[in-house]
Amino acid sequence: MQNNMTKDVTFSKLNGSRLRIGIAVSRWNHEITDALLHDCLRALEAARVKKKNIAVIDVPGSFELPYAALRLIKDDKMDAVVCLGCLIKGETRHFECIAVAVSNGIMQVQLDTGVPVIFGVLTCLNEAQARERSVGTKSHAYDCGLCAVEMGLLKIGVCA
Ligand code: DLZ
Repeated sequence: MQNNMTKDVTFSKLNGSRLRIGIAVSRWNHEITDALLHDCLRALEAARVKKKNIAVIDVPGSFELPYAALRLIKDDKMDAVVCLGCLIKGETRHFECIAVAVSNGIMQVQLDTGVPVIFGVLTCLNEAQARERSVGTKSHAYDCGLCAVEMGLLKIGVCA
């Protein structure tokens, strides 16, 4: 898999075998988020994160992701957390409100706790965009998994 972000060569030699990685995943638009979860787990496996060191919790919608990330950090002592969700624009401004709240919430959690939290929330104008970004070579979640390993290594003081 190769897109603009994965051009970084460091991704190819990541060793996440010492890391504990949490994944918070939203059930809203679950066909999309199931695919995101699958690809994120694939990336963690490729980066040698041990299955026993991966915790997944699901929440009702993307708005709940920052709190779930906080719990994974405080209760399960994760070295990095990936938040996976899918926001699809409707006819009201709900989409914008949730998107801003979630991205600010994720930033707040990572800066308050010192544990990296990766933004794996798709913000799409329609379902076709969401499908395109959740499967195959353009999967955003695969990059997010690798990003979590790289940032987790930074957090424990190991250069990637
Ligand atoms: C309410 C809502 C709406 C309209 N759309 C989405 C969406 O596209 N994607 C998503 O992840 N969640 C959505 N939600 C649910 C909110 O994230 C949240 O779960 C509820 O507002 C309850 O706090």
